[in-house]
Amino acid sequence: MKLKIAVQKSGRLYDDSLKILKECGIELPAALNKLLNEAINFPLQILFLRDDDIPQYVEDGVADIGIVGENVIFEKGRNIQLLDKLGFGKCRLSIAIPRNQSYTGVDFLHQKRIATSYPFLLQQFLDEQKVEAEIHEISGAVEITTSVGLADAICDLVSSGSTLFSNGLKEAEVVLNSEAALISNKDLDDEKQLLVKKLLFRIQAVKKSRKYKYILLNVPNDKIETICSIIPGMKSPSIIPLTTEGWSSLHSVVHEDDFWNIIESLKEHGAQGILVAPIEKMIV
Ligand code: PRT
Ligand code: ZN
Repeated sequence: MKLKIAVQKSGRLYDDSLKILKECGIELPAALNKLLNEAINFPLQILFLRDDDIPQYVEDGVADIGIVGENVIFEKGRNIQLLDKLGFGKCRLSIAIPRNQSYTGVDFLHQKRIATSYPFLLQQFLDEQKVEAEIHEISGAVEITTSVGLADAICDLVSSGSTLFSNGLKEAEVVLNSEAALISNKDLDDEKQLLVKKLLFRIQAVKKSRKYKYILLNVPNDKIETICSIIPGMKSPSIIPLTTEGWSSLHSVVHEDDFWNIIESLKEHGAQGILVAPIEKMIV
């Protein structure tokens, strides 16, 4: 019995999807087959598909789980379970209008023609905002539709914003913030559920480790208490006496978001020789 995971065949999610599996300790064959592959050290088969097809394949049970963008998951509205966000493939589904127009709020969109490949999510947004607009569903090159007179606005994925910029557009509204997520079929048997749980545990350890850094520093002994309150770590910091009298080495973890503020505060309180290292896995 093996768990079957659907992964994008090629495209923006391909590399990071394989990378997270690898970071979970799952070894894949060196030469990957185009359709189906077996992991070497975990009961997992990897099925490569177009991203748009992944939610349906998971709902139908052709794949047990899959990695796909939330934009696709919510647009397709399939009867599947979202297990966890994966922290890559980040983008937003946004409405954009020509740069030379001044945006006055959602009312601007009233009775306008909006081109998109995401008709469901766009309609949902317009309904929530009580705006009536005409949705033109198209499958690609959405960003050129305003310049050729097909639409007054577009609704498309944005990450850096450079595609909008080079097409004379500007972002007006964010419809959805999206990232890659792990989805699952809702009717997995107990054995498969156990494997999913195992995989999810590893994914969460990898994700957590990306948010934290390991920090080592030297502190005068009379400052240990203050510094421990700044970097309390997972339970409490480790303290190791240095051979230089009156000093100790302190080891802890810090969250990426507070990182620079913490470093400044540590220096102010007399910390020296601060070393920061990435963490590979974090199990709390
Ligand atoms: O062949 P297949 O159907 O599998 O792939 P695809 O061509 O449909 O998808 P792909 O590989 O382009 O994207 C896969 C997923 O990556 C998407 O469903 C999103 O979840 C995620 N993602 C993240 C993005 C972007 N960022 C992104 N920037 N998908 C597309 N874009 C496109 C966007 O459509 C626009 O054309 O990039 C352009 C905008 O990028 P910026 O950086 O110029 O703003
Ligand atoms: Zn696609």
